[in-house]
Amino acid sequence: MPHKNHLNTARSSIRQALSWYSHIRRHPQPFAEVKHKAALQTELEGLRGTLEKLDREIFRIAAFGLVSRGKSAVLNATIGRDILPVGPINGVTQWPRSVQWMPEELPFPEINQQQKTSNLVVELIDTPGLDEVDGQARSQMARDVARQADLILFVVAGDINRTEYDALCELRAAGKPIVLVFNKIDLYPEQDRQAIYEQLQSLSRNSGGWVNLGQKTDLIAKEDIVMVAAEPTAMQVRVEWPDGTVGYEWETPPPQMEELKEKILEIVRREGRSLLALNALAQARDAETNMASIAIEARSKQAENLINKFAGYKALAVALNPIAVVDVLGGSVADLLLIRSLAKLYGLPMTGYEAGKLWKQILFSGGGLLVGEAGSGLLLGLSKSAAAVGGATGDGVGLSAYAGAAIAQATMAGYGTYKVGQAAQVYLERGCTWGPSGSNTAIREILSQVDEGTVCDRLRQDLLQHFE
Ligand SMILES: Nc1nc2c(ncn2[C@@H]2O[C@H](COP(=O)(O)OP(=O)(O)O)[C@@H](O)[C@H]2O)c(=O)[nH]1
Ligand SMILES: [Mg+2]
Repeated sequence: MPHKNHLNTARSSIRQALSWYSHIRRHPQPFAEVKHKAALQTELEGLRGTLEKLDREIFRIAAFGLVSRGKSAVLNATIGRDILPVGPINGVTQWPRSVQWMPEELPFPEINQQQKTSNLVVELIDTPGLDEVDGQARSQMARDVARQADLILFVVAGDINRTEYDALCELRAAGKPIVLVFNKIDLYPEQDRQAIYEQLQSLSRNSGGWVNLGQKTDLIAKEDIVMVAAEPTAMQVRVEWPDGTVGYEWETPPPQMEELKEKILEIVRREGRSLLALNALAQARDAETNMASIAIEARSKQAENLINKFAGYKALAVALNPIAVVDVLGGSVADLLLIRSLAKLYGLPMTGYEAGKLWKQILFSGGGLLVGEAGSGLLLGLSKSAAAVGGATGDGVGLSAYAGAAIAQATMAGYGTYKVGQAAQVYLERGCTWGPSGSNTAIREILSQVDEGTVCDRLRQDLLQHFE
């Protein structure tokens, strides 16, 4: 049962993160400032909430969109009951509200055999329009709900405008699975309806800081666009009575919701657990990165001292050592030690293997600076070695040549260490999610197991971009 495994993968990764970061607080040198303690506490609580949602197997579906596009109506029609307030005036829905959905069609055949009932709980969340609550409050509300949602029903009612487009791009960039719901199709003649549908399909993405390497990427895959009419308007129909008289009557056509309902059920059934796991891990990844930043900021003073100390040691060791190759090796070992000492100082998880990987990455990514250091270090070291050999014969020229080369090389070595220290901080912030049970590793593992053509599969690019 791969779906179950995905939940377990996510759970153990998040438990591990929780224990690591709770441990930061018990570090020999606790955070000095209250603001750092508080910030860490908030992140830890968020992470605990994420784990709890995962344990209770709550699958959240949130309706998103501008005001009056029919979000509440779509949710009502999906569950087949008028629970959520719907209305023609703006602002009927003021706050996010949630209802539980227990469709008879939901049973998970493969799980039922063993457990009789499925324990995945589906929760539908209705939100105010993205343009309804103003300014700061709106974007914050939208972001909070989106973060929690395992699937987003983005409701539009025809051609989309700029606000809708931007919101869609943002959600996609955050790696959110989206079903684009084209509602109120009863208002369009067949031809217009098709034209709009095609337009929605051909939307491609940009903005949101997402780099498009020359190729056009669909904003929403064709399979994820569904046309519905949640609450069709009454139409006047011509009626011929038996007595021959002709009259007009108002008639309300039935809602057209089957396709959407099927789509949602299929997603929940087929990949609900994987989506739940991926969403929890994406949230954990953010929390872990934030906690690493907090730890790094809280100990910045001590880190600076540590880096300076290492730079000094390395410069001294390099200057005093007459053998070129040992210089370069010794310098590298010092850098590696620095990386490990920094990780220890911050209290961030890092194994020796990861430290080595990180060091290599820093070596090759520092714009060639460190490779340059190693290369010129070798050259200077050679001339220093040569001078040392010459100096051994006792002439003063050899000695001053040695000193010159040694000082130049030592300066560079010191600077190199300083750079390594800086880069290590940057990498440590993200690197903590890469470990054997880190959230990024878990995300990658789950994505490597999802079926082609699924919603999870289409999330791959957005969820993995954090690796680059
Ligand atoms: N013609 C038509 N009107 C709809 C449809 N769905 C919703 N509406 C109407 O659109 C208005 C806004 O609906 P509501 O669900 O409150 O929108 P929300 O603000 O997005 O939650 C209401 O007057 C609904 O009756 C539909 O499929 N067709
Ligand atoms: Mg509403």
